[in-house]
Amino acid sequence: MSYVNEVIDRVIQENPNEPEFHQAVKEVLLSLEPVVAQNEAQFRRDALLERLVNPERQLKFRVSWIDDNGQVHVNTGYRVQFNSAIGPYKGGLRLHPSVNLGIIKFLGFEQIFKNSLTGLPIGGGKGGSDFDPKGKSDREIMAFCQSFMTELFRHIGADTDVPAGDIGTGAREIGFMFGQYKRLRNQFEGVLTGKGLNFGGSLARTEATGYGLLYILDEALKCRGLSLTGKTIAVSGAGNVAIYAIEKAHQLGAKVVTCSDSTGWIYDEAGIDVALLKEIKEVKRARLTAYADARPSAVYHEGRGVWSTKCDIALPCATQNELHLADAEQLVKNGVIAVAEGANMPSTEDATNYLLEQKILFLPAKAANAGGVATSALEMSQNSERLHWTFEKVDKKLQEIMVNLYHNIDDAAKKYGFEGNYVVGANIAGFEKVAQAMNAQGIV
Ligand code: NDP
Ligand code: 2IT
Repeated sequence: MSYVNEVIDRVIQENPNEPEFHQAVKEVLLSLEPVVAQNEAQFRRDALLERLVNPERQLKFRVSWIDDNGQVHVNTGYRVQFNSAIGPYKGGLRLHPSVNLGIIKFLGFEQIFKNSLTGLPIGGGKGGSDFDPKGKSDREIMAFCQSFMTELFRHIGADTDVPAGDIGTGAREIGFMFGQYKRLRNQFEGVLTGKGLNFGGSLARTEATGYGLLYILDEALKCRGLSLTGKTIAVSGAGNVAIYAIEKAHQLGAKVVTCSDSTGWIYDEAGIDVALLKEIKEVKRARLTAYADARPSAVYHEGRGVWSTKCDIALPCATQNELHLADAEQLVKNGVIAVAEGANMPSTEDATNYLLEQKILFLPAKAANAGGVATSALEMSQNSERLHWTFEKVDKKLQEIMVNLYHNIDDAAKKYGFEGNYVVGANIAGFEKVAQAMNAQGIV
């Protein structure tokens, strides 16, 4: 059995009931076969892959908080500090009832390679809780965030581990967590990113993941003599990533006709009205039915169905495993030319393989959504120098990072004989830097 397959088998055996983690490890390690083949004796001796798939540290803790009726609730908090070979652990905090250790490990594992691909000095980590922010009052959200940080604060720091947002964690939650960290440490430092603009947050961080997704897609299309102008796009999700992906797609001349949340989806033949979507999701925190009520050109459908829409480009921006094989087949049947992943691992393994076989331009999450964490690293730089850059400066750097990232994964894919396969390109390019750093730092 190959070294890669041995390690995959051990991961499955040693981490039972963590299917998303198995999926992420399998995809990455199988793509690394060509690199491993060239270095097998050394990698085996140094147990490089075993060290790569085992988090440096994983924390699991109780989070008790009191609701508005005086009832106490107990949630579980997690932080997985996966790999610090190239910089402090960096990655978001997910607040969603589906969160468990396996989900956080899959996200933390992906984050190692994504962060490496940004070209910036950040290691991989992820955290969160099975707390459900939906329907909670601001005071309840604050109570949860303060309790969560009361344990987490002792494990993080501006040069140790710098969490940020993810599903269910936006500016409001980051603000409450930052306030509690500062109070406990008596220290004002860049310990979280995605902060408010008047206390160390970076301009363009809110937009960065969605904008970055469109910047890398635009570059990949340009390299094929294509452009976004006049393209019809299907987007899933209606949160931070989806909203700013739609906004930038429109700025670049495309028309986005769908968005979705966990209860249903919108088809808007006139193109999604981003201002209305922001008002409903960012200000009112309401459901998408409110969008259809306010917009005559829009139709609301219950359940899932975004990928049945005829489109040129698909941008899954909601959650993992939301684009299945049947969806991929439908998209191809409808003439899709590109799929770029805004969410983390939104395509199932068989959907990904099918899209690659069909030679659809496929930009995998760890490359396509890296603009968010890249801009978080720019926020860390600004915090370190105690300066605040303009929107234009951050946005320009984000564009440069995404364009370089595309060429980096394109070159890596070509170098190993997988031209156009950016799953292989991203995994190899992300891995090489981390592996070299781990090698240089000895057996730790
Ligand atoms: P938000 O919480 O802002 O939005 C998430 C959106 O996805 C909501 O519309 C939500 O619907 C929907 N959604 C979440 N879970 C499910 C589910 N199980 N089934 C169906 N729909 C679901 O999160 P983000 O936009 O920040 O994150 C979206 C994705 O992008 C995630 O995969 C995240 O890991 C990834 N990502 C985020 C980055 C960031 O900077 N924020 C950076 C890189 C990747 P509802 O409101 O009904 O729950
Ligand atoms: O998945 C991700 O890259 C994020 N949720 C953003 C992490 C960050 O540190 O900005």
